[in-house]
This record gives sequence, structure tokens and C-alpha cells, in this order.
Amino acid sequence: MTIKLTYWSIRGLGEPIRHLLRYQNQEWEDNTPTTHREYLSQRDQDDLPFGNLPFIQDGDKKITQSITIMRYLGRKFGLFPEYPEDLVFCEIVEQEIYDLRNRLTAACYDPYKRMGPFPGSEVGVFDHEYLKGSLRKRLTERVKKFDKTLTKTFLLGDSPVYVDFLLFEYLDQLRLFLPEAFEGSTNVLSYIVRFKELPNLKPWFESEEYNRGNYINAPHAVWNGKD
Ligand SMILES: N[C@@H](CCC(=O)N[C@@H](CS)C(=O)NCC(=O)O)C(=O)O
Repeated sequence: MTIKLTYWSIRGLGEPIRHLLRYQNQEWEDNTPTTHREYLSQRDQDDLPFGNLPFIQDGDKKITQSITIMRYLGRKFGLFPEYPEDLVFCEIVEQEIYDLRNRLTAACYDPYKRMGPFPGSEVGVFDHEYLKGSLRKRLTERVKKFDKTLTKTFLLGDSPVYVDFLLFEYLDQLRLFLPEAFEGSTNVLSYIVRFKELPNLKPWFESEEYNRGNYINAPHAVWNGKD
């Protein structure tokens, strides 16, 4: 059965989901709202108690929150850690990479640009270069920790689990933003290369659509906004 993914037509928080579905050779349909009204009507459905994007529909199940979606798909497709201690480790890594990815988002989007000035707000406080510098410092320290962690082919062993799909995508987004933070971290860099060689994913990473790039963020982002 086809899975429906409702999200913007960007990598954003949706791409780990797409990578996992590609790897599984699972048919899916990208459902992209094209107007604000459509976006709200997709998001605010009665059976989505905390409507947000991305969300997936799998049969009669509708699921929001990108990490919950990844865990759900991981369980569905047998890409879930078997042992409790492995799961704890995966969840730590999952949250760690999500924290870094949130900092990337904060550095890329001026909140006032999209939402307009609020009464009493500090318009003009957004400082891309400052936030980028602060992320550079944190990332340089964190990438070294990932380098010590990524000693196997994938996070837990020879084959990927759901967290690898998050980890690859957000490491790759961060690497494109701040390549200097990854210098010398050979385990991380070779992990990124290895992921791109996975069955079913290799053709995607060699495709024209992927190599055109420039679509990590929404159009109003300061960096890598979709044309
Ligand atoms: N914690 C949520 C964050 C979702 C989120 O911020 N989604 C953005 C796009 S990346 C959005 O446009 N959400 C729509 C909304 O908040 O109305 C997740 O991981 O799914």
C-alpha cells in the first residue's frame, strides 16, 4: 500500500523519511500543499490531534512528529534496534543530531521575515552570522564525538537502523552548511559516503534531481532556500 507523505517540497525534516522509504523500495506519494489555505486544511484535520508537517498516512494511520514517524517506519520495516540498550543509544544519537539540526534551522530562518513584526517584538535581532558562528563552535566539538561513535559500518553494525537515516541526512545538511567543522573527521565523512552507496539509495544520490541541490530549506531561508 502506498504511504502518503505530506510535507513541503524541500529536504527539511522530510528527507530522512524519503530515504528510508527509498531504501525499503516502498512506494510513496509526496503530497505538497501549494497554498496557505491548503496547508492549514491538511494540517488541521480532526484525526491529527497535533497537526504539523511532515506527517504520513499509512492506511488508516496518520502520524505527525518527524522522529515518531521514523520510529514507526523503523518498527514497520524491521529497522529498529532489537535490544533495549541499543535503543537507548539510538535515542541519544537521534536527539543529539536533531538538536544540531534545530540550530541549523535557527541560523537559516529569520522568524520575523515570515511572521512579520509582533507588537513589542525585537525586530532585527536575527543575526545569521552570529548564529552560524555559534553553531560552528558547537558542531566542531560535536562532530569529533560523532567521529568516535561512528566506528562501525552503520550506527549499530553492518546494516542501517532508522536512526542512520536521520543521522546521514542531518550530518549531510550540516556538512554542506559548515564543511570546515567536518575537516579531519574521517569516520564521519566515510559514513556519509557509505550511506550514499546503500542499495536503492545510490541511484537517488546519482540522480540529476539530487545533484541540482539547493533545496534543504524553504524559499524564505537565508541559506539553501528552494528556488
Ligand atoms: N517537531 C516537529 C517540527 C515540525 C516543524 O517545525 N515543521 C515545519 C516544517 S519543517 C512546519 O512547517 N510546520 C507547520 C506548522 O508548524 O504549522 C517535527 O519534528 O516534525
